Amino acid sequence: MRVLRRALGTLLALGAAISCTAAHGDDARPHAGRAPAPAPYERLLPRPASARAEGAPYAFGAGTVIRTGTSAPEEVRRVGELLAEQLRGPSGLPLPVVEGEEGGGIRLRLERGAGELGAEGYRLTTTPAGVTLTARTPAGLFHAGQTLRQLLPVRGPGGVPGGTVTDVPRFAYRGAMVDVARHFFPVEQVKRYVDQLAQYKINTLHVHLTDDQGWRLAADSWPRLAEYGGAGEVGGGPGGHWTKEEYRDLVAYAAERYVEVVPEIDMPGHVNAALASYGELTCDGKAPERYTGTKVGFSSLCVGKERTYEFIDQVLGELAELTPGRYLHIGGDEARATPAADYAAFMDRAQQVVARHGKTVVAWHQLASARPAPGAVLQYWGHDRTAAAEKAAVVAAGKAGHPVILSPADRAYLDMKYDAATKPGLAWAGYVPVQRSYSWDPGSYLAGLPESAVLGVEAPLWTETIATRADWELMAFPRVLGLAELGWSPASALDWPAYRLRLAAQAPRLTAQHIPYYRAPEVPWE
Ligand code: NGO
Repeated sequence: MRVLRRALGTLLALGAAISCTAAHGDDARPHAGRAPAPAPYERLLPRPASARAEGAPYAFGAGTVIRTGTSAPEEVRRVGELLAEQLRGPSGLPLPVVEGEEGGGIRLRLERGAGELGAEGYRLTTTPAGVTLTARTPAGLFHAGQTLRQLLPVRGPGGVPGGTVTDVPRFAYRGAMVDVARHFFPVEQVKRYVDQLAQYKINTLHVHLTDDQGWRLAADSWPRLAEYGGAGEVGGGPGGHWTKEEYRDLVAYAAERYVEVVPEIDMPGHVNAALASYGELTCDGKAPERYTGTKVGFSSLCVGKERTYEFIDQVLGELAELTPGRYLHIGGDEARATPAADYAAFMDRAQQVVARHGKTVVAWHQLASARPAPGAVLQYWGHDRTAAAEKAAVVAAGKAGHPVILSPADRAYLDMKYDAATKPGLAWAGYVPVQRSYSWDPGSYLAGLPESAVLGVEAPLWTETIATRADWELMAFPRVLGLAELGWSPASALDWPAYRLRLAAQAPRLTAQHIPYYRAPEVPWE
């Protein structure tokens, strides 16, 4: 009976998919009072470099298997297993992962020679015989799988419409950041976010681990940082910290989803939690009280003390050892309590420490006005009203070879309120409605900065006002999807009128994943 019901479901869903495909074109039928729903290949988000609906669909049903090649590396099998896991729940199908080249189903093909697909690109081809995912790397196969998820119905087995997607990202770095320092969040919530983000091809998770209000990662060399400095947060809650094991677990979980973790230890400012834990880090040797407010720019490491450099060497050394990724983020923002010359001298040494531990520096763009070390990456968080000289320093550094990550606060900051009615959030950079957060082009955003200097985009979520999962997800969704598209899709695909329809079509998916997204009025939600 169950099988019969499933088969019937498949047929019905298939019918829907086919009519959707047919509707793609000039005869798309509008919903009552709404814009026409885009056909499956047109609703993919982020929009692929190229996608074409063509030919008959593949019926995804009880017999469907996920097939890896006979001599495929273990990693491809893992990608297949994860895809099976992601599809089983929504489809209700068994989806065994099997080896072998021949036969139908979903095929994962690693084609090392497919240079045009780059490090993350893929091709997805659907015919009545099956769906073939081809990529040069396992990461590409993973992204292909995420595209396939979007071509399937949100619930139940169904049909994948016939067609081909050939897709490569525009930018290598497509990030989201979360601040677990102002309010503490357990690793479980961050993993949930990784899953939510990876399905939209975001490949970097920046974790802001330390700030005035809390130190969130255990360090063996300085145990009071987490034990004492982590036991508090904005508003006076208990706070908390991650053990090294929990951090490792998060990093591994993210890596399986092709998300690289970039940990940040913010310095020389934003360090009250560290100073409160160890008086020896202050210039007068006296530890300040722990801090539960939301002011910024009042704390500084003691630049003239040698102990400061032993501290950063040991802490960054432990972090480097825990982090397989390329980058260590050392903050460098709002060091208002550090004189400019001291700031530059401190950042020189901090950058050397990072290099000694084998990592590449990322810092907020204030480093551009000091002395960024060769290869250091700058994260721009200015806005429309940022002083021309400050922007010019970033543009000059970009032209001199420093890759730039764009996180303009009045577009990419997920903690800015959507509008006056948004309960959580800040508004120092203005309100950021969904349309505004999407409507800019990273390649030409900073006048004079060539697109080749743009490493990518990142959407930070600061948590001064965000203390619950519901508020976190309300602020991130749907804006983070727009950032995902800005990072992945070709410039020619960026178009608000079409994007808002693609975004609207994600609603059932977000709902099925229990994401309490903000139903922005400028989007005709399905
Ligand atoms: C700024 C500041 C953070 C705040 C955030 C709030 C940067 C890079 N430093 O962004 O400390 O939390 O704004 O929006």
